[in-house]
Amino acid sequence: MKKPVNAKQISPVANAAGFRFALVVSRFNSFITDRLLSGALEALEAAGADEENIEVVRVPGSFEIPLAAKILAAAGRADAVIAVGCVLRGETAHFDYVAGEVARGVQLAQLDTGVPVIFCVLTCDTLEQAIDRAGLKAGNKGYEAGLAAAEMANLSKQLRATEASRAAKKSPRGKRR
Ligand code: INI
Repeated sequence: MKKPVNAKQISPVANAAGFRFALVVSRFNSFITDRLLSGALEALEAAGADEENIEVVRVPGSFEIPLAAKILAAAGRADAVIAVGCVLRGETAHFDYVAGEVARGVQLAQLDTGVPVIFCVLTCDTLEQAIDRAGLKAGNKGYEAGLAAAEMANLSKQLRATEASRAAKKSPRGKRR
């Protein structure tokens, strides 16, 4: 295959200036989710987000994240939503249901609304694994999610603008058929 040297490149930047963000945060395992939230807020601030453009919504557990994320996204209250949760494996099958449904629901929320919903839900076997990912050995997944939200807000805007200009070229205003 030929190298796509002349292919048009769309590389979004993690610039959060001027965008609105909503974070849906599970209270379950708040010891972890509060740290993920701090990481995400730190990243958004570093990327230039205005504090006034950030909304934090708390839900009881990860299972409730998708509905709140979808309502926020569908209402146009954010250019990107960040889902923050932590599901820890216990002795029963509960983990599988909660982890599976939150992942499926978050994906549906973004596909149904067209608003990026970033998946910052840890699914860990042990509390130690979660602690490592909430600011210790494995960095802070919340920070990564904040940058991903800024990037996806930019990318969505760029892709929509490209589509709008294509559509305008195809059917210029005022042109009669
Ligand atoms: N919610 C979590 O966010 N993490 C968990 O580890 C968890 N466990 O293990 O039970 C959990 N359960 C609560 C669940 O998300 C709902 O809030 C609850 O079932 C009510 O719908």
